[in-house]
Amino acid sequence: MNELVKLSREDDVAVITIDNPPVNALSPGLPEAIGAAIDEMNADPAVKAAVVIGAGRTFVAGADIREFGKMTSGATPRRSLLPLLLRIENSGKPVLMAIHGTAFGGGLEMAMAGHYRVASPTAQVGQPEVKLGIIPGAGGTQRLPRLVGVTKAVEMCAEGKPVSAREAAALGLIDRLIDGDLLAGAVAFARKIAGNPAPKTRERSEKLGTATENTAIFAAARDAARKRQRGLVAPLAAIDAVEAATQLPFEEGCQAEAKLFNECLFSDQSKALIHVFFGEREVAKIHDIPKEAAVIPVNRVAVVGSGTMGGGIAMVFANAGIPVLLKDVDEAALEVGMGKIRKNYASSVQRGRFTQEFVEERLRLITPVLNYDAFSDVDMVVEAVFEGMALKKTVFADLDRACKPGAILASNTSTLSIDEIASATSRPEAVIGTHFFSPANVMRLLEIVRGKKSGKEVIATCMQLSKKLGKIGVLVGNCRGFVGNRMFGPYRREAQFLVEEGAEVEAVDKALVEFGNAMGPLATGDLAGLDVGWRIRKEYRHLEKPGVRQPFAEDRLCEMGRYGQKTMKGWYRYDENRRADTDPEVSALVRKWSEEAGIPQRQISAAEIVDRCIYALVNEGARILEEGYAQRAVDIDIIYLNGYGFPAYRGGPMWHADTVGLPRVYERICELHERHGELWAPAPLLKRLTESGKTFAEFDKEQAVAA
Ligand code: T1G
Repeated sequence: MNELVKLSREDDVAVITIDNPPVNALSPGLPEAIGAAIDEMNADPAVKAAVVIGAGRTFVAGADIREFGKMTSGATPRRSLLPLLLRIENSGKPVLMAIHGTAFGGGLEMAMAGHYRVASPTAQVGQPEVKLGIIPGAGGTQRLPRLVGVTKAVEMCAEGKPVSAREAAALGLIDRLIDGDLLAGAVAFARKIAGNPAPKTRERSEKLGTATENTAIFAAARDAARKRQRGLVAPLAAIDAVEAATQLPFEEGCQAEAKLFNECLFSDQSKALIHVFFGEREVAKIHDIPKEAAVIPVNRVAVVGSGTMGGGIAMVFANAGIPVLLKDVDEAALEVGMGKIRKNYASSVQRGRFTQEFVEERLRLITPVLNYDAFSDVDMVVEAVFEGMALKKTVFADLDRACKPGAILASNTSTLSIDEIASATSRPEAVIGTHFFSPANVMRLLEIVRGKKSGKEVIATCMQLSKKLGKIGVLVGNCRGFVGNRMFGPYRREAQFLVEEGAEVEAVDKALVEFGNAMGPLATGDLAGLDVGWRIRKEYRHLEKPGVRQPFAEDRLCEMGRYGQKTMKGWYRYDENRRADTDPEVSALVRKWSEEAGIPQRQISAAEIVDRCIYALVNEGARILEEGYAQRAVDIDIIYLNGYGFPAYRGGPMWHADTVGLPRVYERICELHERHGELWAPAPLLKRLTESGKTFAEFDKEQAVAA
């Protein structure tokens, strides 16, 4: 045993406590230490049974993911875990698992090797391995169907979603729910079953179904995985492994699982998804603001503007249980705004996301107002009015007068300068950007925009608040378009150029969708409204460098009133259900405009489409990193996964570039620079990293050390 495992006794029941904070991951040495404790309790004649329990806030959250990157095919987590599971299952005395918090991955696999499982009603159990691009690798795909049946096991292993202890009890995975003191309840249960034969999960088969039933189950699961987890390898591997459990004896099933596990573990998809797992946690860390920095309590908020964004943001706060004032200029506007909110909630109830009771409670937290009278009580305001600097400055001057000292004044602007907005107040240290993504009540990303004078307390508060709001907060600097939109510009520029040079609209979108993006760049423009970018381009026309090529097709479409879905016509034409269809008129128009502009037409491959769009992201991302508007390359990755539909299994644009290899990316960008000119000038950072044989991931590590 070692300091990670304590063995104690409650009279004739041994208690094995796992203590490896923060989440009792099965780090090196821990499985062996648990195994030693099992042997010791078996050797103790006074002991009749054992309880295994986790110290701290959770049971075992699985294998230690930090170790994965160091592994070779011979030494995977299975290697240390399997012997432990057999020691537990073959124990001469019953071993009972007492679960609180989470029993995930290897943690649930260990629990299922136990003879009985009890849990706190608030606990969760699951096999989330597919979210890391792998499958359960320690018998989970073999033991789970034996305990919960084939259908549920396929769902849990292929989708990776946890189930509540209550549902697990109903499924027979948990033998007893323990209210109150879990350890006491577990010891009492252990005392009851001591002396009974210890049921071995691997010997059970009553829930493994028949071949006919299972064929249909697996076919349906594969269809669903191909649709809902498009491009992902692990979900299909998980289904194969559970199928093996229904067709092979236990040991052979475990070997089939092991083969599939190893194939997944050493795949690029898994490396990318593990990068994402740690990235989603890394982005919360601010180089110059300590984790324990003081934060401002946010118990009451206000939102200015009840349009699509304002209404969605009000819902976000209400959903988190925070009362929110929603202000607009007149009754009519407020009525429309509240109407949209009610409609959104109604569709959430229809889709089973919320209960009617939950929705009524939330609606009671949203108070529509017509003036700033009650703003003196709020801790934070989010402004979400029309995207115009003059109007925003007026609103912030009003907020400066109406709000109490110490209140946070945030803007939901997606492009305008936070510093200029802050200059309209006497308290620029209280001003910050909180850039939500549409629909705000759905999209997980929150770009938190740091102005020159934004206070550290204000930043720390918004970063922490984002977690409470169910968002992933990423801190970015105050450059034009911040990080996400600044990179999206070149990405969509290239998409337009490709159409102007001869590619079909649908070919451009198809290439990026096959790359893994949720939607193509042109269809995304139609969804967001082509006029949004058009207005911004017009506002910044004076900043365009003379002689540098600019895309024209989208502006011309907008001049014709083709704004996209909202006008039923954009790059595509739309039916009343907003289903897109190719519009030959657009191809003909663009051909004509391109000829008038003297742009030679040519065949363009899908590979070129992907290179130009994705490498435009990478090149601009490298500039942003170099200029310090993003803390880390991984921050950019997390922004693109959660705000722009970039495929998680590619890890994000910067990780993807590392996976392809920066020398190859740099070489391709140099070729494009050669051919297309200044817009493709390689970012100095990309050149430097390539020449020094480094990656963006290594750049992040160096930044963290230097910070
Ligand atoms: N390994 C290593 N570190 C982990 C970890 C793990 N399994 N889980 C969490 N951490 C770190 C995390 O990076 C963070 O670190 C801190 O713990 C707190 O986490 C054989 C092979 C359990 C629900 O996929 O889902 O078992 O940032 O911020 O919000 O078949 O963590 O503070 O430095 O997320 O309360 C399967 C992963 C592994 C579960 C807690 N298990 N973890 O959430 O805290 S594969 C998982 C989670 C496996 C077997 C296979 C969540 C959580 P830092 P946190 P939280």
